Amino acid sequence: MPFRGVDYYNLDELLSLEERMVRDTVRDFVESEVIPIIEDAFQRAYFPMELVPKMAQLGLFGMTLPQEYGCGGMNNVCYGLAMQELERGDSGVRSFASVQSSLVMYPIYKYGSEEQRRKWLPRLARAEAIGCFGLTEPDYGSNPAGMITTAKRIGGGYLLNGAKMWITNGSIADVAVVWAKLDGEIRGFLVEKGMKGFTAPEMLNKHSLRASVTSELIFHDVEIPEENMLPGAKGLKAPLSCLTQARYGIAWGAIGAAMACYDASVQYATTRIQFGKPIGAFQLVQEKLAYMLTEITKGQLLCWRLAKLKDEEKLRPQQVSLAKRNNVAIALDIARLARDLHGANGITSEYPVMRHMLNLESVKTYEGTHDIHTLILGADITGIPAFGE
Ligand code: TGC
Ligand code: FAD
Repeated sequence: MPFRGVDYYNLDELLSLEERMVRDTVRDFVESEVIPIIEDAFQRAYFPMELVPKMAQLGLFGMTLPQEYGCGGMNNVCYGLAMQELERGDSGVRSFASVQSSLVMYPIYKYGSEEQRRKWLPRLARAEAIGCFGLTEPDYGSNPAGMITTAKRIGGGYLLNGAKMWITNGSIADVAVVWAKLDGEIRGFLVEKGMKGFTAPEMLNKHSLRASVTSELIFHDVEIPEENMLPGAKGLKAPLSCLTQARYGIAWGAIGAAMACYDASVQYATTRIQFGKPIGAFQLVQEKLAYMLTEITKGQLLCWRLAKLKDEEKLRPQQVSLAKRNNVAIALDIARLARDLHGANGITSEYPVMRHMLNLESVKTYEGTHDIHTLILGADITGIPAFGE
């Protein structure tokens, strides 16, 4: 049965015609192009590259950036709905779009020179180039301020040394937005594939986000020309502002994964017979479905309001933390309940629930762990940061 959406509170009435059209277009794409192939990609642990030109054609990269750079010029509801639908397919597919748009195109747009924007944004929008974002290091995950990757000034540019880890799209990227310390200050650099001393080995054997490329980035005396530094990015605030964009998309995306698990659960509960009845006739099963629907509806309302604040440029990063933290946590709860409700069938690739559950373990960790977002909120509430020293 084709997916009809989950809309218990008639939220469609809050959406414009354009917003609904974007949502439905991406939904159809996911139904016809993603769902038929994604289990195989997940099982065999590869990212289905054939989706990339199709996603570009749909305008899914740089959706909210200005049209003069070949981007979509759309509002944040459209962007959020697109992320929701992609993640209903798979978190790995949404991750690809998040990284390309929020973590590569956004910093080039926001902090790049006009030349860098003209060179990269149209190519990234058309997926003629793929990007990745290197912030996390082996010893600095939640605390990127401590990073040890270093840039040193040399004649005509910079010499980059260090390593990044857990980088989505790293091995397939044409350009890496890399954060490194120059004279103790964090700066952003565009490191291009093929630059001498730069390698990006893929990290294998993941149990989560198997349909997504995750890599190390290794820099050994990589010479970066002056024109590849992002002139406007100075200090930790620059990469963190990119995370705000991506976390916003994740808040929406997690609802997509939750919707997939809820939808599968309703279908299963109404058709699987035990003790002479559909399991959906048992109160304990109904309680699970009621919980799922309630949390999805609350998450949808958070996202919609967040989008409005973002469009009005009133959004605070802490508000994004609240939504990322909440929506990923409830999506993971819902995926686990859905897995349980499907019984033994829940562990197979015939149903999407365990794939979503495994993916969401990564989504809970990346872009700020659940607990880091708890501390961001705690600091905002009390005025007392509790991160470290
Ligand atoms: P702190 O002193 O709090 O902040 C430094 C400066 O940055 C400002 N700021 C932000 N600005 C914009 N957006 C945000 N979200 C911001 N958060 C902070 C802040 O106002 C300050 O500005 P200023 O003017 O005073 O300099 O920095 P801190 O070192 O104490 O760190 C705070 C903490 C722990 C919250 C931060 O480091 C953090 O968020 N850590 C989590 C790291 C993280 O999320 N990494 C993600 C890596 S990328 C990734 O996971 C991609 S997954 C991709 C996929 O989808 O596949
Ligand atoms: P750690 O920071 O070591 O945390 C371990 C545990 O300690 C967590 O539970 C954490 O909440 C807890 N903890 C840490 N500090 C505190 C504290 N002060 N108080 C209480 N608890 C604390 N990064 C990128 O830069 N680019 C990418 O494209 C990217 N893609 C990723 C893709 C995948 C599949 C994954 C899994 C990760 C990716 N990451 C990426 C990295 C991700 O952002 C980090 O894994 C994340 O920020 C957490 O860092 P860590 O894994 O080093 O955990």
